[in-house]
Amino acid sequence: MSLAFTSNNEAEVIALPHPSQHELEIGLLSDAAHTSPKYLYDAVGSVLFDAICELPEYYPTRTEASIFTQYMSDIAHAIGPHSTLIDLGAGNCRKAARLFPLLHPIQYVPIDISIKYLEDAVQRLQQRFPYIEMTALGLDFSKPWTLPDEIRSDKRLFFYPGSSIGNFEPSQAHTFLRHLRSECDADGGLLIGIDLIKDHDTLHHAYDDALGVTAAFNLNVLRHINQILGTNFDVHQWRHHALFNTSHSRIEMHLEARTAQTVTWKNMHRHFLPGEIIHTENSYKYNLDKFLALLDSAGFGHAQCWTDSNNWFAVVYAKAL
Ligand code: AVJ
Repeated sequence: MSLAFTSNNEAEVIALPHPSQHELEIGLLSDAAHTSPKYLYDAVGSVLFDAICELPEYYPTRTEASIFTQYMSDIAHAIGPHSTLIDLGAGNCRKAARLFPLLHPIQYVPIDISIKYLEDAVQRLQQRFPYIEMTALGLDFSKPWTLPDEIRSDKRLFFYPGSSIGNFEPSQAHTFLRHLRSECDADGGLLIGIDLIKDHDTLHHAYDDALGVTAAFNLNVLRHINQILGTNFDVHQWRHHALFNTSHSRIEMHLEARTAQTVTWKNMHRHFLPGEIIHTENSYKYNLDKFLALLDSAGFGHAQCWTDSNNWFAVVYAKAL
């Protein structure tokens, strides 16, 4: 934590240290070049992601929203009163705002790596809900983290919607869920969205939409890397590619080099052949029973699940065991 400030009617914002250049360099210099999906989210990337959520092809957001619309009172009843609502990957904070009137949290803690975007969203929300104490955190979940002392420790509800858990390898997802369990007491819980396995065309179109918004979202990572590292990626020389990897049950997003090129920065360089790829994201799709077993092994149980009529998406509430 490098910076904290607060005032009477403003949400407190605690920002993270500068992004790690070293991690990006290791990924770019690997034989199979790759970058963590967290680099998709700068100010432009967060706006493009919001646009993706409005696309007809991108079923997760609207399917999850429809589950909340249909089952909100059941979900709220299952959860019961919670004091501290911790929103993991909060973005525009809209999903959590829908929960406020039912869950009446005392403190709201939105967390996101894209801190500037989050800060604007949470300040607007603080005006709408002046009686909820709000503390926004800029955090990178892929690194070790703990919640600061400002965060209430009683009755923590972790809210992890949108199926962002799918960005983790299954073994990392287990570690992450275990960590959430260690960050709450026995009165804690987890409300999480899970994208389920479905027909491959539906999956593929969701990550390769007709307007090219997902392509722009993926390509934007190159601009972001240019800013962080000082690389000279030419966005025109790259193409978006998404595929469903059946054996790993995951969508993969790649950027594919259109031409041979050498990218340089500092005293380093990386040569790319035509067709060579940078792997930018995995988005794992789960079988619900397998996911519940994963939750259980991480210390969350007594799960209750709500799904849509197609069984495309699930909202799960589980209690700390
Ligand atoms: C925010 C990780 C849930 O994997 O569906 C959307 C990100 N990538 N389109 C997902 C994403 C391409 C999204 N998550």
